[in-house]
Amino acid sequence: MTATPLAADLPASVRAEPGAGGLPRLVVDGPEASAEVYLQGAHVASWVPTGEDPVLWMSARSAFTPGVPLRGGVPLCFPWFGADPAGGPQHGFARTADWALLDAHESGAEVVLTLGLSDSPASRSSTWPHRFDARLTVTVGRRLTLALEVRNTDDHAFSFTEAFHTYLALGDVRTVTVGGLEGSPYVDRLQPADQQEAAGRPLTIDRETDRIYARAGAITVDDPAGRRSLRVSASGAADAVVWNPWVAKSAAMADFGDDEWTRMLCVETGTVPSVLHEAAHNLGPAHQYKANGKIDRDAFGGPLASTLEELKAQTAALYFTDWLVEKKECAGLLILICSKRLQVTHELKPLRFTTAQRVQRLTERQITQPHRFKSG
Ligand code: TA6
Repeated sequence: MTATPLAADLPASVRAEPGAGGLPRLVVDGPEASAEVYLQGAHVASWVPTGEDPVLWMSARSAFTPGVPLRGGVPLCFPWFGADPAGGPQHGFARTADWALLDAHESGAEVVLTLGLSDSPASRSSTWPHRFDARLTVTVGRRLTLALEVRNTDDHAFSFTEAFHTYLALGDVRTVTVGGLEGSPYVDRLQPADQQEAAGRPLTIDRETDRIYARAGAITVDDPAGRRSLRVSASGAADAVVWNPWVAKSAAMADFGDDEWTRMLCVETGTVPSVLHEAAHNLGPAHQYKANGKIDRDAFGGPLASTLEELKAQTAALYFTDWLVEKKECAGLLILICSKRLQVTHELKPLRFTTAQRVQRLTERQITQPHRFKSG
C-alpha cells in the first residue's frame, strides 16, 4: 500500500500533526464540520458539525498510546468483534494498527479521507494470518459517513466479523429513548446468550446495557438533555450493538472516568457473532466486502416555539423554509392556513393538510359549531 501523502498533498481543510500522546492525526476543518482522525486504527476521534456540540464522545481518561485502543470516537472492530476464541486482542487488531492515509480531498462542502491497512508480518503471525487490503473512507460534513471495504488478497477464503463501535455523546443517557429496535430480537450479553424476543417498545437505559440486536433500519437516540436526536444508519451490517457500562463497569475501566457513563452510549453497527444468525462474512480470494455507517442528527424540540423567531432559533434554518402561510376564501371567510411543525418525534415533520382535507375540516366545524360561522 502506498506511503502517506505528504502534507503538500493535503487539501487546505486537512492538516497532519502529532495529536494527543504524539499519535499522528489528521485534523479536518471543513465548511460544514470539523473532525479528528488518528492514523492508529483509522480512528475517528471527534466529529463536530459547525456551530454544534461534538457528536462523538471521547473519555477524558482515554489512553493515547501506541498499541492501546482509544476510548471513544469510532473504533473499528476488525477482523473480529468481541473476544477472539483464539486469544487475539478484544475487537481485533485493526483498531491499534497503523493505517496509511491514501487520499484526502474536498468534495463540495464535504472532506473525504481514505485510509488503508494491509496484512503485515505482525498480522500474518496473529490468530488471523490472512492476506487482505482494508480501506476506510471517512466523509466529514453535515453527516459523518464511514465506508469499510475489505478485499481478500490471499489464495484461500477467509471469514471475519466487524463493527463501527460508535460512542455517541449525550446530555444524559438516563433520559434518552432509543428507537428503531422495537421489532428486533436481541441477545443480552449480560445474561445467558439466548435469543430474546423483540421488546416491542423503544429502549431506555436504566442499568448496565450490552445487547446485540438483529438490526432492521436506522436507530435513533432522542436525547432531551442534549436537545437533539442522533441517528445511526448502516448498510451491509446485520447487527446493532447498544452498550453503556453504567456505574460499576465504568469504575473498573482505567481509561474511563467513573462518572462518564452518563454522557455516552455506544450504538454500533456491524456484523457480530451471536446466536441471532450465522455472523461471519466469508470472503473468497479476490472478493471484496463493503459496509458503511452514517451518523446524523436533528435538533430536539423541547417546548414548541411560540414565535417564528423562537422556531428559527430552535431548528436549523434549513427547516424554516417550510413555514407556509396560505390564504383561502371559503364561504365568504378568509382562512389563513399555516403549516407548522409538530415536534413530537425525533424527526421534525411539518403538519400539512391537503386542500380537500382543509375544506372538509372547515365544513365539519361549520356543521358542529354553526355559531362560530354566523355572518355579521
Ligand atoms: O460493544 C460492546 C462491548 O463489546 C462491551 O462488551 C464492552 O466490552 C465494550 O465493547 C468495550 O470493549 P473494549 O475492548 O473497548 O473495552
